[in-house]
Amino acid sequence: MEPIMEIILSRDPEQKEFHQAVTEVLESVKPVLDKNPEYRHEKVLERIVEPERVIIFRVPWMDDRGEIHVNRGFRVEMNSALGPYKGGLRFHPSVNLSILKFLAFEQVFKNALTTLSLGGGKGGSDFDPKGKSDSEVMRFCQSFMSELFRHIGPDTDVPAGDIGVGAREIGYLFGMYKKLKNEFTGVLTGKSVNWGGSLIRPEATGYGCVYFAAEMLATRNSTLEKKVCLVSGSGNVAQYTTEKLIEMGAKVVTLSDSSGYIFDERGIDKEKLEYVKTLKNIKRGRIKEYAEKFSEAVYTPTDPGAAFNPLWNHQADCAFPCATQNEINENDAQNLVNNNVQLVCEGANMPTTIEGINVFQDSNILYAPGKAANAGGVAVSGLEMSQNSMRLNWPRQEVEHRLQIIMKSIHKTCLDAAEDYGTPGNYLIGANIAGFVKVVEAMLDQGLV
Ligand code: NDP
Ligand code: 2IT
Repeated sequence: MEPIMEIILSRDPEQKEFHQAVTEVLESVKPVLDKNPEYRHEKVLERIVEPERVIIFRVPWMDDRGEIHVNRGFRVEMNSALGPYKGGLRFHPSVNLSILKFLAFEQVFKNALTTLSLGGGKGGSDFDPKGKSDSEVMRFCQSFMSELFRHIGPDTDVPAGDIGVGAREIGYLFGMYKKLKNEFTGVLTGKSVNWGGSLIRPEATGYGCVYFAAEMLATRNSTLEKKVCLVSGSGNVAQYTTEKLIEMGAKVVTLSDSSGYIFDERGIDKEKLEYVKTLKNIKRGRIKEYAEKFSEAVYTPTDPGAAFNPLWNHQADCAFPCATQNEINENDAQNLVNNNVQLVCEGANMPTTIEGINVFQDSNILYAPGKAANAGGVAVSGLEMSQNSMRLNWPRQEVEHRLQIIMKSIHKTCLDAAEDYGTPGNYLIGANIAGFVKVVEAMLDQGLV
C-alpha cells in the first residue's frame, strides 16, 4: 500500500467513502508514479488528497409550523489547479464530510477529463428536501446561501446541482446570492434557461452517459439499437439517460428510488417517461406509483441491508446505475456478469464498490467509471459558464453538438491512456491516469501552493 493511504486512514479514520475513492485512483496511477519519480519527490499524492479548503457552517431555518431546525452546510474546495472550483451541491440526510470529500475528489479528475478549465469541488447539506414545502425549501436555501455566498464567485467556485438539488433549489440559491452580492453573474450552473441557464444542461449528464455507452459499444462494432437496459434511480440522471436510450432504439425496463424499483418488461416508452418526469419533478412522488398507473409493471421494494439488489438480477444487455454511491456490490456485479450484461456505464458517482469493480474488470464486459461516463453534466455546466461570461445563449443544437464532441473526446482520452500504460480497453485505469496527469502537471507548473 502507498504510505499515503496510511496517512489518510490515520488522519480521518471514519471517512470510508473518501478512502474508497482514493484507493481506486491510487491503484490505477501506480505506473504513472513509477514512470515519473518527480511526482513522489514533489509529494503530489499528499497534496492532491488534501482539500485546498473545507468550509463547514450552521444552517438554521424555520419550518412552516414555526419550529426551528439546524442543519450542517459544507463546501469542499478540493483542487483549483485547472480552474475555479466546480461541482454540485447535494442535499440528502446521508451527507457528511466523507461523502463530500469523495465526491470532490472524483470531481477533480472528472473535470480534468472534460477538456474545459475547471477545478473540482463539492458541497451540500444533511438537509432532507423530501416532504418539505416549497417555502421550507426556499427558507433553507436562503439560509444556506447566506453563509456560502462569501466563499464562492464566478471566478472562484461555481456550485451546481446534485442529489436533492435541481432547478427549484438553484433558483432559490441564486436569488439569495444576487441579493447579498448585488451582482448578476454565473455563480451557479443549472439555472433556468430564461435567466441565464444553458439549454441541454438538465439533459446533459444522462445524454452524455448514453453517448459514452454508444462509443464503447462501437469499439465492438455494436450499437444501442434493441439493447435491453437496466437503469437505476428516477431523478435527473436516470430520466435523461432513459430518454436518450429510448431515442437510440434501446429498451429500458427498470427505474428505482430509495424505496424500491419497477420492472416493466414491455419497456418504458416516451409517454411513460413523461409520466415519470411529472411524478418525480412536479408531484415529487414515489416510483411505486408507476406500477399503480401501468399495470404491466411490477414494483418490488428494496431492502438496503440485503445481500443483493434484485434490480441488477434481470436479463439485460446494458446497465446504467444512476442513483447513488455503492448501489452495485460484489453480488450485484456477479449477477450482472452471470446474466451476460455486455456494458456497465455509470451515470452516478462511484455507484460500484471496489469488489464490484473487480468483478467487472475480471470479466470481458465494457465498464465505464462515473468520472468519465457522467462528465457530460459538468461539461455543459462549463459551457453555461462560458455563455454567462459572454452574455450569450447558444442554441440547443450547438450545446448538444459540443456535448457530443466532449464525450467522444473523453472516450478517446481514456482509451489512449489505457493503451499507453499497457491496459488496452480499461476505461477505469484510462480515466484515472488521464485525469490525474493533467491535474498533477498543472499543480507542478504552479509551484508549491
Ligand atoms: P436526483 O436527486 O435527481 O435523483 C436521485 C435518485 O437516486 C432518486 O431516484 C433517489 O431516490 C435515488 N437515491 C438517492 N439516494 C439514494 C440512496 N441512498 N439509495 C437509493 N437511491 C437513492 O439526483 P441526480 O439524478 O442528479 O443524481 C444521481 C446520481 O448522479 C448521483 O450519484 C449524482 O452524484 C450523480 N451525478 C449527477 C449529476 C447531475 O448533473 N445532476 C452529474 C453527474 C453525476 P429517492 O427519491 O428515494 O431519494
Ligand atoms: O457530479 C457532478 O458532476 C455534478 N453533480 C454536476 C456538477 C456541475 O458542476 O455541473
